[in-house]
Amino acid sequence: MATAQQPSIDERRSAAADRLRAFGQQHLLAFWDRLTDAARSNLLDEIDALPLELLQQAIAHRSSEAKSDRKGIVPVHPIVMDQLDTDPYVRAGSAVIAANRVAAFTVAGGQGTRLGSDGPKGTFPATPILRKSLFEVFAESIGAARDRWSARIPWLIMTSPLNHAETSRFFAAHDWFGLGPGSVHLLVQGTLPSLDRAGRILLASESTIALNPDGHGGALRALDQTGWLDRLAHEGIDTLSYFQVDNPLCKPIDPLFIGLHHVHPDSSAEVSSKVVEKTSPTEKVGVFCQRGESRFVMEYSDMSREMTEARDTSGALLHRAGSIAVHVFGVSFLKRLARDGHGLPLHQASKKVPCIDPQTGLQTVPTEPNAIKLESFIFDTVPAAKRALVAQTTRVEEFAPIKNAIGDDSPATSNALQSERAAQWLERCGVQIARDSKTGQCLAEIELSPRTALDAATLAKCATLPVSISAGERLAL
Ligand code: UD2
Repeated sequence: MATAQQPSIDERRSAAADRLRAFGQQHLLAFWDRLTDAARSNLLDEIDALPLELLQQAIAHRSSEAKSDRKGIVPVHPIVMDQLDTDPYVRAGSAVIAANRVAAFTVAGGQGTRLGSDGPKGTFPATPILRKSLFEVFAESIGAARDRWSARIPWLIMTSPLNHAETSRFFAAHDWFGLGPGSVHLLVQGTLPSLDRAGRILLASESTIALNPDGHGGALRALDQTGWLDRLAHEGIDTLSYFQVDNPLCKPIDPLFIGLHHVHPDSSAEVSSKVVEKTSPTEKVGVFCQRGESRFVMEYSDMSREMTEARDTSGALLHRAGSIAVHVFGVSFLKRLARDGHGLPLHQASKKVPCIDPQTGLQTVPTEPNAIKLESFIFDTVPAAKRALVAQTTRVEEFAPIKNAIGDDSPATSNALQSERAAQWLERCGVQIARDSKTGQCLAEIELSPRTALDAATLAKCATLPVSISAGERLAL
């Protein structure tokens, strides 16, 4: 049987040159004559994978719609979880989990540049006393949920080409934290090129394009193209519990939230999201907004100062439904979006990207932002849902992200919140905790493993609780 002839490298080059010329990106071949055959082939592979039309649309949309059109936007009023009769929802969520309909999904492909740590963020030591990594905390939580509901709960983790190998090595070195490698699955997200201010794609070297992970919105494409959406559906898993790698207090498997997603009348079981009350206008979280019937997240960087600082008649921030980037997705919803193409909008951010000058070949290591990075955001799926449920939780229960080395959202603030949540759960079980008489601040450092308790109710059943914890004590349970 005759096989189709592979095009020669010259034919591939000529086709790539035509395609690039049509989009004004022909400079990517500027150093062709100097390249080895292997480098040429690599460059052509990278060029072939470029979504040039999509990039052109993104460049044309330089001033994003969100920035220019804020008319008719009102805040979303979330369901306040604390004010609900939670039992029916917890029962419904527990039944869904026990029926093996839930998988956990962590997005861990980001670069963690703000934290100033080199490795994948999930390897960062996050807990106050035992310095467990973020991945270990989630593994314990998922392991405890598997035991509690006798459920399989596969754990999917999205990495990027920049941290995949290291993440994989980390899990192998820790023996998959006892979860079994067959039940933890790493999938790699795609990339997009960085652009200069004129919209030209940057070269990282003479034969490589400056590529960055395509944002957590890349999860949609990654889940689809790796076959995971089909596999989940095939295995009877209709519920994907989504969380970010940076929040050690998040509840990877929350029966209340899963129950709300499935049976609350405000939900279409397509996407549900958790928020906390944003208390400071400068807090870097997107907020849930609404225009007409359509709900969406407006990222903090897209909000005008006026919008960020607006207050309601009670003096509280008007737009205060702050997204903590915890969602439950219906698998069929994601499949529907994937079928319609992965068309999430591309957001643009000004960044420092090392590159070479396409005229001279000289390397630039920028000290000021020189490039535009493009990313899609998973929360841009929200407007496509028939109805999108938004549920408000309390900060100390579920939100202590580690994003910066110091200051807000740092290991120090996260550790304090982790300790505080442990203290509150212990107090609910009758344990006396030393607190500052004026500020009420917990004076001990406490670390509670998810293996010991997934919530305050299960902690009460723990036989080994202390009677009291005194000032200065450091206790890991
Ligand atoms: C995110 C939200 C913000 C708020 C906050 C809560 C965005 C744009 N903003 O802010 O509104 O909800 O979280 O903590 O999401 N990631 C990938 N691949 C990528 C890029 C990121 O997997 O290509 C992961 C990353 O590993 C992390 C998460 O997505 O787990 C968030 O990324 P980020 O640190 O860029 O988002 P941040 O903190 O600005």
